[in-house]
Amino acid sequence: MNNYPALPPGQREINTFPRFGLTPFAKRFPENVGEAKILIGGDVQTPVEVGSELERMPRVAQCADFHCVTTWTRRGLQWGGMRFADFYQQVVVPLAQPAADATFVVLKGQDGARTSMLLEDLLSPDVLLADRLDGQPLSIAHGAPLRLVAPAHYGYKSVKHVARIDFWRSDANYRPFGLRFMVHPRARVAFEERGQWVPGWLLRYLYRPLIGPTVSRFEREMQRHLEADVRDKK
Ligand SMILES: Nc1nc2c(c(=O)[nH]1)N[C@H]1C(S)=C(S)[C@@H](COP(=O)(O)O)O[C@H]1N2
Ligand SMILES: [Mo]
Repeated sequence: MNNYPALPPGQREINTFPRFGLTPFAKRFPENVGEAKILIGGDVQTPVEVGSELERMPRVAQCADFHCVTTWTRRGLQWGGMRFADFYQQVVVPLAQPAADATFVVLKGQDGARTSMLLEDLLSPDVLLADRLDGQPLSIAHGAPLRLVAPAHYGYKSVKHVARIDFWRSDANYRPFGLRFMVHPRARVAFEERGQWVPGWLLRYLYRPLIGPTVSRFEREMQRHLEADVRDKK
């Protein structure tokens, strides 16, 4: 018996937290893993780059489950960082002055990964910009120097190595990465919004065989990257 509530539909618990993503990103790593810097743009008065502002933000700790769209769930991760809502109200609004109706948000990682979220979903109190995991600074594998954590949404919304956030009035110019059916505009776990056009329960069976090979691939490339890093420093 466990005391946890049931897993969301179609999810299965694993007891590791693998580095994961679409295979093209297995070999891509962030250039800057030091101080986080974020470019804020889109339909804003003043595009700005922020860095030191982030260090003055109120800090929060949060325990949450992490649900990948391919059906693996890692329970009880301990994140540390700032609430996205605080970042929006205390940094984005005063410095960049986004248009009031700029509610379509595009987040990009240093590795070129990108995703979109609705501003109202990002302002939920459980959405963080995290720089710590399980009591340690965030590793490269898990998104250093700063990543999004949106526990109510599938993992592909939680962009790692966040480098740029654009606030747009419309989604007209946004092209998601990869195949369109794999991307849901909201991707809420509770509603099994895994993708578009294809029902979520069907995607479970399409994705499950990909988990093993993807985990191995990401692990192997991470190992190579760390070894290359050690060689460079010699
Ligand atoms: N920058 C970036 N963010 C990313 C990805 C990625 O490849 N690059 N993969 C996404 C996917 S599909 C998942 S499930 C989670 C995995 O997070 P983890 O690698 O910390 O386990 O990151 C998401 N964010
Ligand atoms: Mo994922």
